Amino acid sequence: MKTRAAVAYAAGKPLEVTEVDLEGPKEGEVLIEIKATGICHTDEFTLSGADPEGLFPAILGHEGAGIVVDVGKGVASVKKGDHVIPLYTPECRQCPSCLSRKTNLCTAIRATQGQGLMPDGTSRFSIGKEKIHHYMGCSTFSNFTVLPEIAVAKVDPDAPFDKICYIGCGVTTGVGAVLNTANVEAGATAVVFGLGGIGLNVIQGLRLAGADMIIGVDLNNDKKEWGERFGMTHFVNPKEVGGDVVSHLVNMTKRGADQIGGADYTFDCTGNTTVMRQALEACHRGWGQSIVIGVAGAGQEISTRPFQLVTGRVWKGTAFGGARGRTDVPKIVDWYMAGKIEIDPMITHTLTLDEINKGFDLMHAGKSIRSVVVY
Ligand code: NAD
Ligand code: AHE
Ligand code: ZN
Repeated sequence: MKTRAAVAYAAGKPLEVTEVDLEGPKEGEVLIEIKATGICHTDEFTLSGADPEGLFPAILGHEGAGIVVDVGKGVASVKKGDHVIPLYTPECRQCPSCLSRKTNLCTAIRATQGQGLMPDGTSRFSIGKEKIHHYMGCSTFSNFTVLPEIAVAKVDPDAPFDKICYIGCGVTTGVGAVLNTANVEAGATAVVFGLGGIGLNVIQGLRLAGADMIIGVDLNNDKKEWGERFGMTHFVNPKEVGGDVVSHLVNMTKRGADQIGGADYTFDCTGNTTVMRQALEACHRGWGQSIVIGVAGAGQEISTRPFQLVTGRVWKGTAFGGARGRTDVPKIVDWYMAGKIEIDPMITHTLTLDEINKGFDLMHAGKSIRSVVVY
């Protein structure tokens, strides 16, 4: 079949919206009509050329929602007409990682997914004789896409596609980092670095967990109002503190008879390795945990004095908020439908596929929280 898609031909170049050939689903695969897709900073990261796994030409996009329109042989868990969210972290429930109960990082198809291919080692996308790579196993910047059955979550058919697409990455990553990875307790003190599409969801996750002090850190003062909207209690712009931001945060979080400062939990939602170090060092001695969410470019490394870890701070990372997609994503959709979490105000721009490059421009300019393309 033919489908319209935004193709990334080369790093640093705008996407080109064009007609693409799409092969139907093979055994264990499903064909999905994507109804809406968010644009995440990770799409920009790969398009920029900083992603060591980046492949071109490719159809990017990993934050979608849509309808199953066809199923391949042997597919049993979803059927035509089901509403689904594609999962860049699948959940096979059979691999050693899924069975371990210690991680959400299913390994069933990770190798081929990283090569921009379906599990059988081939691509379903092409333009004439030219193969086009899949991206993060999702390629939601295409109106129709093919995914393995283990990489779709069946969700409430009443939920609006143009909002729940955000649960395909940003919402689940932010809220899950708090609830699954950090396991934040009521009354905790937290610092969130970077108040974009991920950081604001960390803030609403902290509010849900009952954190007392939620400090947001961003270089852009416009983000103060945004953070407050979702539960942030204090805002810090590092450019305005007149000194070291870590000392400033440690001072702000001093409590108890010994007046030792530092947050119980910190979250990096910037992808900047200097910020990752600041986030670790702004943690409380003895127990503070710092969660790395941001992804950093090829060749970049994090560092700190080992003393920071010797004295009990913990550095952790999280992918997709530690969520097991087929199990947890439908629940998050239900939370949204029940009003437990907010999504609508974070979707600041709705675009057509032809306008998709505008979504990247708005992100670069710091003017959007989430842009969503509606097909
Ligand atoms: P975004 O562009 O919407 O937001 C980034 C925010 O960080 C902006 O508000 C920006 O002003 C702020 N910022 C930049 N540099 C800063 C600095 N030095 N100090 C303080 N604030 C700074 O991006 P996003 O969509 O929220 O994504 C954030 C990061 O999370 C990206 O690196 C993205 O690739 C990553 N991500 C990771 C996962 C995961 O599963 N681990 C999932 C989604 C996104
Ligand atoms: N390809 C990059 C890794 C990027 C990365 O860490 N991706 C996250 C999801 S970001 C979503 O917006 C992830 O799920 N990681 C786990 C995995 O298996 O990739 C690189 O640096 O090579
Ligand atoms: Zn993402």
